[in-house]
Amino acid sequence: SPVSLIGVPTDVGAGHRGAGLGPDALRIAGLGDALTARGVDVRDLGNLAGPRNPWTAPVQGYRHLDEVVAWNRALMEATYAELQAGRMPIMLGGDHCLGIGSITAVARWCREQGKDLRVLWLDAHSDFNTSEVTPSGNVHGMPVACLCGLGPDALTRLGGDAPAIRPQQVHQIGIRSVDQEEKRLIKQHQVDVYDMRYIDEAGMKRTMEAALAGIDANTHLHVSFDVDFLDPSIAPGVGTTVPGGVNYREAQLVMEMIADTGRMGSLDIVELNPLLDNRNATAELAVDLVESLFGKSTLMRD
Ligand code: DIR
Ligand code: MN
Ligand code: MN
Ligand code: MN
Repeated sequence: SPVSLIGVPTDVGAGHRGAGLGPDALRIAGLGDALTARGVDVRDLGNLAGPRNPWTAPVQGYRHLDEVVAWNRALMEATYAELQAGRMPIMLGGDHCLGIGSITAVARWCREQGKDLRVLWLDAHSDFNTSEVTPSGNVHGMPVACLCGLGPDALTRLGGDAPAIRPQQVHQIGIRSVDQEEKRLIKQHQVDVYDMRYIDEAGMKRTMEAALAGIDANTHLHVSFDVDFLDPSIAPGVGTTVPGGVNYREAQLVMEMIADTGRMGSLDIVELNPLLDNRNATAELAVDLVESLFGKSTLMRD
């Protein structure tokens, strides 16, 4: 289907400045042209507008909550409009708090269309903190909890009703940093987590087979790709690197297996911070992986 690129230059949910430069880093790395070269009809909608980063301390467990809400409201509307127009939205982040707005819109659209939404969360982190347990107050550590109904009304009810999704709809891959109380919440809510230990033992092929099991023609797959999913040795351009991540070959396999389902309907690319990068290498890697998400493969399977 045709694709719309939506720039979401936000770092209000993060603990470092610079993720707001992610959309342009992805454009400069050639994201649009790479998709066009694959025969995809691409429209770049430019960047959404939103409040500046006041860079203030957390208040009652949230840093910049009003700003996070404003950005996510704008993104929810933009995402929903593209889905209604029959286009696949690709969110160019921006920090991961934007997953609240994008996925709230996708969930609403799926409900209206009678489609089954499944969320693949590629990340080093579970992003399931709440204001009570967050060690940082950064909302980019909370989007999955918010989407599942745990969080402030302004975020959990962004789309009207809460929760936007059920924890069972979320499948997380690459996880290796979960805070103490966050761990308890993840278990309590039974999120399907494939952590690095699982990947080490089962291998990425079997991990992805498990995470993608049951997908059918009525499934809408939303991929939320936090680039800290990747090992910092190949993806240094992120604010919260965690060692021991997914390597290049594993990442390619993840993207190719998602492409093989033919069911990806929306995508977030988040947490890219070009200020911390090495000559835009992380953005270029992200573009390389997105090509695979859109079916690029070697001769073997063409
Ligand atoms: C940590 C870091 N769990 C927090 N989180 C994320 O502050 O809540 N880093 N998402 O990318
Ligand atoms: Mn994340
Ligand atoms: Mn992360
Ligand atoms: Mn390439």
